[in-house]
Amino acid sequence: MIQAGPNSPGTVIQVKLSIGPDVEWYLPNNVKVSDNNYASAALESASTYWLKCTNFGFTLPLTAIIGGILVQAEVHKSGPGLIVQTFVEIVKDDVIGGTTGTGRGNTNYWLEADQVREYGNSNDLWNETWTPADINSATFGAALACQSSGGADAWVDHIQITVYYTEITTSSSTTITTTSSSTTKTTSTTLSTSITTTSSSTTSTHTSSSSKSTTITTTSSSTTTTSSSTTVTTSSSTTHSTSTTITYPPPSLTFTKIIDNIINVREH
Ligand SMILES: [Ca+2]
Repeated sequence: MIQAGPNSPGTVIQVKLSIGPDVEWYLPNNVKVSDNNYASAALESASTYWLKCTNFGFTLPLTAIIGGILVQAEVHKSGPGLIVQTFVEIVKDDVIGGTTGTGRGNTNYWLEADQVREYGNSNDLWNETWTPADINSATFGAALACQSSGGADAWVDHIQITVYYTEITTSSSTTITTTSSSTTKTTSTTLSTSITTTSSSTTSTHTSSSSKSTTITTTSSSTTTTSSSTTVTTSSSTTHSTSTTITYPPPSLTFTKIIDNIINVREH
């Protein structure tokens, strides 16, 4: 799984959460960086507005297959009461909750000191279907709100998103094919050189040619075929010289010569 991010939002706006008396955030743009400058909300047993964060600047490749989305929020609380509920939604195509509205909030109480809380994970698609264009869009993001019990102040330092994806790569298999073909070329060149050496030494002596053929057998089996064809050529030339020896004059020619001698004697 390839990881993109964590990235921070470029745009933060407030959106009312419910029809109830929601509390607005003070300095919402402070959630863009982890620097202990906070967006804060003073709650009296009520809920906050959404901190709607978008424009995360992802640049996933168009071949990416999205595997999961992780939202992280660095938060803490102060005051006598508790932050008892956190609402976290994904923002898809500028819509809080996307098409399904499946949030990843929980009821874990916020601590008195900063803590990075995680919503979603590397295998969580938040019940949505994603394309790389959806993630790369400036309208992709996340929204966070919270609810207090007994009166507490909520503090948000930073909100980030990490996207996990896989990608089909074809470049590695192409490289392997190129390497194997060049190796084959080198081997064939070496083979032809050793064959030439053998054929020239065959002419000299029988002893030296046998030692050469031992070397060639180590190289490859096709070399053995070549040396046997050389042997055939030598034996055929021997047969030819034998047939040359059979050049006796035909008996009919000898008989003609005798007749001629008789004729000559008669004429004289
Ligand atoms: Ca901050």
